[in-house]
Amino acid sequence: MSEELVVYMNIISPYSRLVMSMLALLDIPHKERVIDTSRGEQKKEWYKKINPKMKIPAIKDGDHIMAESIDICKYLIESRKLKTPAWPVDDRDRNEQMEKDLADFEDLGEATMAVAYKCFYNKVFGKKLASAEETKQYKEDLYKVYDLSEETLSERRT
Ligand SMILES: N[C@@H](CCC(=O)N[C@@H](CS)C(=O)NCC(=O)O)C(=O)O
Repeated sequence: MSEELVVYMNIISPYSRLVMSMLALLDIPHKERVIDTSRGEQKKEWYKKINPKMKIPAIKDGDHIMAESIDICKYLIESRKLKTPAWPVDDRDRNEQMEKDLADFEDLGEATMAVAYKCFYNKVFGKKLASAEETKQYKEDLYKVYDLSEETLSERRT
């Protein structure tokens, strides 16, 4: 893997920021390729070859291309055999707990983003906002996810 790692990102994307933070934490050299989502660059043919789901972030590490922020973070740690409490590969119990935590809170990001984009930010990007009825539904879905997360947190007393 002689080529420098490329990260397709945009600083306004929280999922991109997660990967950028992990790259900084692990001190991994990389090149940033900013994707202008406000102009739909993630939907261009060339980018579909990087991530067919047309989302950022994604990375290209030599011949290895992948997307999904959490998977990218795990890959960065495991492929470089780095030691970090952020993903303790050597500690099976801690690792299992972290996988469980991620699964418990999996829907939180998607549901929050649905409300944020479809009900508010889309206007900034010149896209249609959700109708009042749809907005109500997105918010209800979000509250359900938050209620579940709240239950999980109170069970753990954290
Ligand atoms: N589950 C994905 C979510 C990625 C995602 O939703 N990215 C947004 C930016 S924050 C995106 O690319 N949106 C562009 C679009 O939906 O057209 C991850 O964790 O990487």
